Amino acid sequence: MCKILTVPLYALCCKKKILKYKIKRIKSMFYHAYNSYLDNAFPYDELRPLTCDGQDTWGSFSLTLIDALDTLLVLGNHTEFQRVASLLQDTVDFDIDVNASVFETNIRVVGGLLSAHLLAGRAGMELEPGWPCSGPLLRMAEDAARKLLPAFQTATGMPYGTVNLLHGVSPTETPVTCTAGVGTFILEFATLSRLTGDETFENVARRALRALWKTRSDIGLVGNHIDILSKKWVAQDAGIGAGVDSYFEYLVKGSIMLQDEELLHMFHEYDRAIQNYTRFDDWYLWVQMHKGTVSMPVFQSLEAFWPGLQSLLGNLDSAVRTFQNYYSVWRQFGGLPEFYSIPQGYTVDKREGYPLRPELIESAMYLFRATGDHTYLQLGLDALESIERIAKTPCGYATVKDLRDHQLDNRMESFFLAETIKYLYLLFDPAHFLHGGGTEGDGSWEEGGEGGQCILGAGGFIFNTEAHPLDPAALYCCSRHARDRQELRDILLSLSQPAEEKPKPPAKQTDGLPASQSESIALKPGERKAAPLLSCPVQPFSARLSILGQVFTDNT
Ligand code: DMJ
Repeated sequence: MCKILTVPLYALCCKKKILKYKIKRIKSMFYHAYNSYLDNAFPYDELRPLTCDGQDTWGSFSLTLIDALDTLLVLGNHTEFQRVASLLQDTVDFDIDVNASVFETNIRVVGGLLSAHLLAGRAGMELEPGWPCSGPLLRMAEDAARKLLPAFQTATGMPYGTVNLLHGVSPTETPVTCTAGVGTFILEFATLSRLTGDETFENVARRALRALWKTRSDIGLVGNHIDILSKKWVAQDAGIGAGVDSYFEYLVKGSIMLQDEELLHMFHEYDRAIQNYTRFDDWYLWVQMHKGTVSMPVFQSLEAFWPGLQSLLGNLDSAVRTFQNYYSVWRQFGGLPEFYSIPQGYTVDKREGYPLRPELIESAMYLFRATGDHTYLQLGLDALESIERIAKTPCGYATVKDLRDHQLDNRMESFFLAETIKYLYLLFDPAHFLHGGGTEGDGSWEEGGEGGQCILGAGGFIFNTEAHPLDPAALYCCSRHARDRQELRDILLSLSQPAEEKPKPPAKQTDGLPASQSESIALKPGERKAAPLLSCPVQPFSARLSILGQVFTDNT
């Protein structure tokens, strides 16, 4: 059965002038923050928008610049993209004695670099032979991801939450990790594996996912924090917000990007329990993971990604109703407080802040694409106005400490440039190539070597949880290339051996991944490996799943 939802065309072309004006304002918002980061904070991780200086937060790798790199391309600034891509190659070093969050480094640094690598062609960068299966930004992403691998070397396969980039996991490190910290790797790690041919990354991400899956309760829910060594749930609140959110997001997006039924099955099973036990009047509450009794009747701003995720699955009615609930909270406060008590209809003590998060805007982007309903543009306008009015400082945009009196905190998280502004921009630019199938031709872009073409972007883009777009077509292209080379290698081997000495069959491939690309075809000693030529078919990626923000499943 096929299910496709179409976007009304009028929604894509009406009020073009107004859209253009909004886009101009969003651009100037971006540059106000971005230039201020460069002038006052680089090479620190983040800008401090009240004191006009910088600070290291999640590591010491100019995080805001890495996170903002692909936003430059989204906004059409190719020259600055090229300059920053080179600058980062020259200045960022992951061989540092820093304790870093495995989760944050993955979604922001690895995700940001992978996305920039995949978009480098569109940005007019000089591409090395073999791109998109090789390239300097890909090597940087791989370098950063390798630093995270020691965290996964546990008996269960579930990772520690923190790793020292130079020394690995500290012997005194806590084994308690949040659920999202275990289950938010498959997008970046599978991308790395399929582009480079090194299966390690995808394998560790899958092992962690399968281990987590086995720990669900009898009623099908997971809690908030788990001891990754004993597999005991330390915090047993089940919900869709902080500590859990992107785990569910990656099951859905991983299933789309990798066309993987196992991940989709896991999500559907969870979703059944979530709908059963946590959903009330299209809000999602927190419940005890074993009993299903309500533990916290609270909406958290991080949960606002959920309607967008539902729209990817085609659950539009439910998505729209939940979005309306969340939007009503936005209207009440001019932003989303971190926690909102549903019975009291008010903020929760010490959780009144709005750190410029993207989630509601992200959902608005998906829902506008899916429905063409201008409610979602209205949310975009509200967000634009609110952020300008409440959070703007001479040096950037500041975290709102308290939405009731608009006190500010001296922090501008890197996701403001990576996500909040990107999703706002994409909301007001429905023809952007990142939407796939937009008005810019068929949304595809060709690149390839003499051996063939790689049609990039043909299957749409999947955004990681930090809004870094990944291109499933590139994964397909590089995996297929590696497989072709392996087959050719096997044929050459079998031809070069006498009939009685039949070569052993190739080692079994795990999880459908090709054998390592680093193996050369019949190389002589001392011979240098040639850069791989792309050999993708003209229509390489059967986009069964990712169309206009809808999941399009074809079971026939
Ligand atoms: C981002 O770093 C990511 O979206 C993450 O999944 C959740 N928190 C922030 C944005 O709110």
